Amino acid sequence: MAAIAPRVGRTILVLLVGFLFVGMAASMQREQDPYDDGRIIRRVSKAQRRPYNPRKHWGIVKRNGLIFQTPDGKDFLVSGWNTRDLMYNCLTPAGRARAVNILKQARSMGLTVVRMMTCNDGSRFPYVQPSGTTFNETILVALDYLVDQASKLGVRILAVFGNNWESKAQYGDWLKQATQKSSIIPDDMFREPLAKQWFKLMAEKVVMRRNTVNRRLYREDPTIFAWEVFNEPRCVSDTSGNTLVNWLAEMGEYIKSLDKQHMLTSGVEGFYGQSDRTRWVFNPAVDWPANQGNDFLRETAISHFDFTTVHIYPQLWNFTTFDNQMIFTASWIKAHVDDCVRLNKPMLLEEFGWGKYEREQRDRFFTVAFRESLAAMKQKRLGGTMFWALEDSEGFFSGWGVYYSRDINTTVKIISDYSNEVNKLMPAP
Ligand SMILES: *[C@@H]1O[C@H](CO)[C@@H](O)[C@H](O)[C@H]1NC(C)=O
Ligand SMILES: *[C@@H]1O[C@H](CO)[C@@H](O)[C@H](O)[C@H]1NC(C)=O
Ligand SMILES: CC(=O)N[C@H]1CO[C@H](CO)[C@@H](O)[C@@H]1O
Repeated sequence: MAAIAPRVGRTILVLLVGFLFVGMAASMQREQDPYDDGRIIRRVSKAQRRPYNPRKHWGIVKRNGLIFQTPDGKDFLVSGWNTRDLMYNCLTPAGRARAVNILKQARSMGLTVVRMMTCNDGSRFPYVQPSGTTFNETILVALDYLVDQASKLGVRILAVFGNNWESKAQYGDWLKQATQKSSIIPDDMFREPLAKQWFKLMAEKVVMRRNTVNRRLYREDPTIFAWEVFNEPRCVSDTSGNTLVNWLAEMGEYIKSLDKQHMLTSGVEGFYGQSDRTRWVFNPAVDWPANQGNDFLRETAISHFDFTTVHIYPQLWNFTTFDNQMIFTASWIKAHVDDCVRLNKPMLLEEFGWGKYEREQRDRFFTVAFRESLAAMKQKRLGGTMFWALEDSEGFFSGWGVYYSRDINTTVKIISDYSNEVNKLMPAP
């Protein structure tokens, strides 16, 4: 016994030193990797009194009246978010770690659906659609990875096939080259058959794809919350609204012909147009919003769309005071909820954001948007919300980002508390 004791002592010492090293290595690694901060996740989940487990109600989400439901017949209300560049992030191992961490942080905040671009997106090179008819398989494989990870974490995806601000001009450029017509403008992507064809190919490429990671067909995958035609389509060259309504209807019909199971939406901001001038008082201004080629009521009525979208950017929409911006925010939400009740379609407030990192104003703005939304959700008159945007400190669109680490005690807390209230409207885990 006496002879054994020192050996046991040595063993314990070796083990202790070993643990110390492992512990130090782990904490050093954590310090080196700002995207892998388990402490943040634990801190937020602790505050979360009422979690919702999306995996327990997995399956393709459908509309039910003015809200959404899972296949087991339970209500599904969206507390979601935007991170536009998740697909492009997944091109490198470091970027994949960042993307997965965003998903984890979001889940710890109680968020359940992310909206992202699955198309060319401005300065993100190389392009997933380098020309009208060709696609970059490497980037689609990055999307496969993201979709697979999201599925495992219980995050659903609202996937967007185009962008007024980043991909429209490019379709215009391709059109100019192909037709040799110098009169071509970006809006012609909504008119020219060739550009319509290229756009359909982009949507089809994603909808008809089989995931190379998990072998699932996208069009059968419950991870897809819904498809979205275009981010913020505007067509100032036709203020009647006809060009956009026709284009959205044609693209909607096409995407639905490929996939009847998933929901589909437009991506419009919500500007009232020519069909009902009595709604103009709710527009952010008397002049420019009605001249963007949009007509929210007609766009919402397009039969291929299962729900409608609304955006809010008070900072960009010409208000003079913060108070006016907040009054507008509440009134914009109420007016659109009323429309959607009348048109009998769910509404998703799918973008609202505050830039320049004016944190205090942003927190007040989010509080107003969440308060109005929650009131409507409690009455089952609103399908959900997605704020712009959740990011880490290297976010692509940084000025507008809610950083999960920096804003942990402020905006992130407001979002988590709101998600908690939304979760109370859904089945207990
Ligand atoms: C496709 O994307 C990969 C990954 O970013 C890139 O290395 C490659 O050059 C791209 N191919 C084309 C044809 O753009
Ligand atoms: C958040 O609050 C905690 C507790 O008061 C504090 O220790 C921490 O430093 C704060 N974090 C940030 C990023 O402000
Ligand atoms: C007069 C004015 O400032 N108009 C701007 C209002 O906001 C729109 C949309 O952001 C701009 O396009 C206008 O220039």
